[in-house]
Amino acid sequence: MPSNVAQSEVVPSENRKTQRAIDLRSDTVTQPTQEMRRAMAEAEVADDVYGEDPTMNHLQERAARIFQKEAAIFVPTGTMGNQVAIRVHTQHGQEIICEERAHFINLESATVAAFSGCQPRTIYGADGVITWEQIKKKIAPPAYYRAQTGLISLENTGSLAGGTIFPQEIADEICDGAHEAGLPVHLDGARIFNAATAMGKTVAEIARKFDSVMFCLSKGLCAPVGSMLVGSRAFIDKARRVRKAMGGGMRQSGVLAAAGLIAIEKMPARLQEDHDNARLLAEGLAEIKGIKIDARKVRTNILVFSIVGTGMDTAEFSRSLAEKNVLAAGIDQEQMRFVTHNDVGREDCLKTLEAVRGICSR
Ligand code: TLP
Repeated sequence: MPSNVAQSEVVPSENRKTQRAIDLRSDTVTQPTQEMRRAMAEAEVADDVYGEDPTMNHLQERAARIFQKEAAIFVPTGTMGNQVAIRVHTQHGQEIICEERAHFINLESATVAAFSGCQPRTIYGADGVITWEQIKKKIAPPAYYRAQTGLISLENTGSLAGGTIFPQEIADEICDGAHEAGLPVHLDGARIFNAATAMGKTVAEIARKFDSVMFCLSKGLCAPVGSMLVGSRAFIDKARRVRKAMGGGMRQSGVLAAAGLIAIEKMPARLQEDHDNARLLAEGLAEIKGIKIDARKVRTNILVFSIVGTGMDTAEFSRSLAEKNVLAAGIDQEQMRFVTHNDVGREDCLKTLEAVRGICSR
């Protein structure tokens, strides 16, 4: 299972110096826009541990308003956002039900065990989508020797599943069922603005029934740092304590919030462009011998495709691409991931396809 997507060992430093690389490793590599840089330089700031940073307070109010939740809190990373939420929702010794490719169990250094003392109870769902029918069978019976279920966590878009959309009616049914069973539901919405764009919904509509949502400012929305948690006032008050305990209480963090404000107010409007570029890549890849991808399934900015038919593994494939100045990584030995974003244009995608054709025809 996953993954080397978080690694950057394929970057050929000489290439980087001479020519801008086409970086499809992740949308986390995006540069802050000029407007963000200006806003950061000019941000009014104060100590946020005292709750006095006006720019940070403004960002948190705007995020709560946009998601139609009572409150919001800024966290330095998506990982911290997920793990703070999990710590607030659960008790040590409990289980969390999720899809087996969930980011928080695969790429967050077992924090769920180390920090919250919980274990995952996973379910496989095609495209990362699991149903209430599947989940309800996994809720632990009250036997004294069984770890009790403490939380259900979903992901939209599903990162390792290939940027997939979690259908709203299925998510709503899960939230309703969970609430009836007395269980909270968290959404890892690292890329919820991509989901909203592809679904033609607002983020508030997607978030409505969830008890907490984490979303990232620092991915497709281009902020340099930061994620947010939204939820009820009581939940956010507890999250603030846990964030501090994890070392995430920051001081003049308004410089980060200034970029975050532009990320949530302005950047969602351009995400369709990334989705169109991802589709362009997928359609081109589908025609290359040795590569397998269902281009119709690519609806957001992430594509995962099999390279088994090329005779290469993903390490070799990535190295060959890097020689052609295209950076990407595998999620396992057989599947590559490409992520489109603000710093990759249509022209770059066409060049990428040319590079892939070149290495596959060798
Ligand atoms: N994902 C990163 C890497 O960790 C793989 C990426 O490049 O996609 N939830 C989801 C669904 C994510 O994709 C990520 C980051 C996170 C949480 C964690 O965010 P950060 O990296 O800010 O801790």
